[in-house]
Amino acid sequence: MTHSFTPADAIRTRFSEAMSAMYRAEVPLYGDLLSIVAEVNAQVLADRPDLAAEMASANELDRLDVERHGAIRLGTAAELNMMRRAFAVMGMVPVGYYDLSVAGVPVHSTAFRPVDDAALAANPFRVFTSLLRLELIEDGELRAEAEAILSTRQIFTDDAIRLIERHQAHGGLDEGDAERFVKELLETFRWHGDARVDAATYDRLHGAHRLIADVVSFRGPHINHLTPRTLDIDAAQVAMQARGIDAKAVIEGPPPRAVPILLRQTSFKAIEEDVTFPGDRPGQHTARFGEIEQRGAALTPKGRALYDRLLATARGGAGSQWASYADRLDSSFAAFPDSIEALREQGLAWFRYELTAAGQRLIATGVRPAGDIDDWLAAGHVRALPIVYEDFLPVSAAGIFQSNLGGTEQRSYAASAAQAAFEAAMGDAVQDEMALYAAAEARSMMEVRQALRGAAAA
Ligand code: OOG
Ligand code: NI
Repeated sequence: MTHSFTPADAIRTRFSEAMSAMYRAEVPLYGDLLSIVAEVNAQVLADRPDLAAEMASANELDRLDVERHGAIRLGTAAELNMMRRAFAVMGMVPVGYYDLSVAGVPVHSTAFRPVDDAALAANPFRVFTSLLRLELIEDGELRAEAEAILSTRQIFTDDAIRLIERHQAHGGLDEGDAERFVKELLETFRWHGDARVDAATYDRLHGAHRLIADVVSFRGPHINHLTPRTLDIDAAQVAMQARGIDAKAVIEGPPPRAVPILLRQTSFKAIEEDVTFPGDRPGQHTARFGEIEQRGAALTPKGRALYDRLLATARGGAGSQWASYADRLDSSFAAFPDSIEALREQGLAWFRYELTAAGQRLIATGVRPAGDIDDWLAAGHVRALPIVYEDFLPVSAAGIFQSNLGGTEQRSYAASAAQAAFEAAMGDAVQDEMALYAAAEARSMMEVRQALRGAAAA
């Protein structure tokens, strides 16, 4: 028997396109964000041919138009376990562990995403996936009630489960099955305005935390935002405001810089939508919103520690407490080197090394230069490009959660990272994002050495 399985990259792209079309129909403002981002990106690339060339050589230009991340919130271990298997069909694996209890949000999370260079270049679709932590609900009765409600819902269609199992048994899906899988899995992410709980129960859940009501009251984990990637978030923020979109006041993450690092994000506030409770009782719920992000260099543990320290300083209000947050952020981050050379020399960011045109000409002539990467960089045979950050930031995520749950309430939970419990629920360990970046850098160095020294000498 000959198998011809549809590649995971193709299924992921189809799924992300289907999700984008669905979300655009559900939340029309998302369509506005897409057009803002498309305009801003076209302008940036036209203004900066250097950046366009750099992104093309890093295989980042083609993926830009399709690049999205979404987010969902799950209620039970079983849901997370099946979701992991569903994402596996699309070549997406859990990377990183995020404890959001510190920020007053009773969830912990991971990001499902592709990890190898070719898959990331094809389509880096990511889904920030949170699991509700019922153990953080103090009221024992309410906790038991929420648990009972969640235990009777099935967020996957029978056909989706059948296809996930088939994928696991056979190691892939053929074309027809891949198509059905995309259609069936999409149902899990669809918005259902008919609540599974009555209005009084919704109010009690909501009273414990808005997020608990969002996760427990509905038939499934509706996709709550889908985020395109912009090359200039400050321009996108201005364009959002110019169109009258109710954007969040503050851009999360680092300040604007010459060399962007990590992730900067802004969002529009969650929309209020009509829901119905059993007995046709009308109500309102806020959950879904829009977000735009700009991605920069992935930082090493040393760079990340510096980032965390400077961000904490700015947020803590050190310096003048009357200065605006943007000013405090700028002055705090003055201590973060802002050139490719400094970031590399001080070991603050991860890099991908590649031959320059001069390096390629050199090996074409059969010359094998002496030395190593630093010498070849100095000689112009090799260049270093920052590796783009593919993950998320817990402080930013908490800010996004907070601003989009509506209301101004502040909760606090004791910090209680529970990575082992999360992994047990999911049925797999999360991958360490730093190890992935380190491996990508090491691979690129090996390739450069092989090319310049000759295969045997590397
Ligand atoms: C997830 C918020 C986190 C991000 O971009 O940091 C996130 C959520 O609200 O469910 O998507
Ligand atoms: Ni997001």
